[in-house]
Amino acid sequence: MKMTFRWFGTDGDTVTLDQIRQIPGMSGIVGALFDVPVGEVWPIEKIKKLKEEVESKGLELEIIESVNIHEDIKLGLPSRDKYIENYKQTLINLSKFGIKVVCYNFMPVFDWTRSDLAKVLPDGSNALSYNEEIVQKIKPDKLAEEMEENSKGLSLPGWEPERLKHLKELFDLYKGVDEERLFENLGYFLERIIPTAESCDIKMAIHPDDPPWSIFGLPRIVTNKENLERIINLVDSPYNGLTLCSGCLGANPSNNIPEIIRYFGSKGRIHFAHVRNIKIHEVRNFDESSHLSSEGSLDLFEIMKAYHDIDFKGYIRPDHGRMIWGEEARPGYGLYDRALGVAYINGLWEAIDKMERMCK
Ligand SMILES: [Mn+2]
Repeated sequence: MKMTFRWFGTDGDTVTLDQIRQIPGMSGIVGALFDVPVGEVWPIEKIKKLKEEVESKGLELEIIESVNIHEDIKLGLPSRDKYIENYKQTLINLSKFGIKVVCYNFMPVFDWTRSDLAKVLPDGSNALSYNEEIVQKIKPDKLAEEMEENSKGLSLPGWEPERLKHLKELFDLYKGVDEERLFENLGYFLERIIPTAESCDIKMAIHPDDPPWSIFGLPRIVTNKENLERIINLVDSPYNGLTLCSGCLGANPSNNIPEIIRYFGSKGRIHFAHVRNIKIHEVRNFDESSHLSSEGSLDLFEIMKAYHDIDFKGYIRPDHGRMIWGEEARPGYGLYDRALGVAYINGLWEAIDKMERMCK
């Protein structure tokens, strides 16, 4: 596995490349361009600048999270063809700079959703939290406002105020789109994108919906093993793969994460691993916890063991972390707790690897 760390760019992140390069075992950055509007082609010059900046600090840039999908593609509007052509051109441009994996999601309107971006935990740290009861009481436009207010002035990926200005129209447009239609629209997109991904040698890796169930009556399909299977079969190519996010899928306790990793990993369809833990209090009510198994509801040893069993060679990153030691940073994306996550993941991996070799 190749350890990476998500980074939001010099202007968009409190964490620096100099800090990231000093985390033990770090090989590269998970990057993106955050100033290109969704649906437009990523310009060569901007990709080049990011690549050079990252490499000048001895880090690699081989993976992008995310190239976001224009809403018209998810809705299946006639204008989607134009945006799909743009997407292909973005892949071609990225391939010129050695990008190997592109992560994306297919969530209608709202990206990841939380009811609290800084819930104070018993130890005084704070973390992202989701409580279905609270979310159900909030109107969608109010939620968008609250997310913006609590983002500490940093624009949240997937929650761009520009896009969310048109919430009412978006909700109206989605009235005719149920889960089946969303599958069809994803299929339409993949059938056109995957041949380009193949010729560019870029693996597409869809990220699960967060949380993995419908919110505000909008359809969500990247939610469980059965649907993931359906998605990888929409176009049967290794370039049509997955970002396996343990915290997202794990929010539904019926998702058996180690089993899902072994199943799709043995098919060669996991290209990017997001590893994090969550503490589930009751149904659809959870806090993001530290990575440690004993502090959350997921068993990180079993998760890393599953990756070891499939001989995982893809990219991995710690996912969200709590805010600890007084750090002020983008919600979920501080330096300290994620760096602890890296150390823990690397520790588990070394132990599993050496134990298995001893037992052979
Ligand atoms: Mn994730």
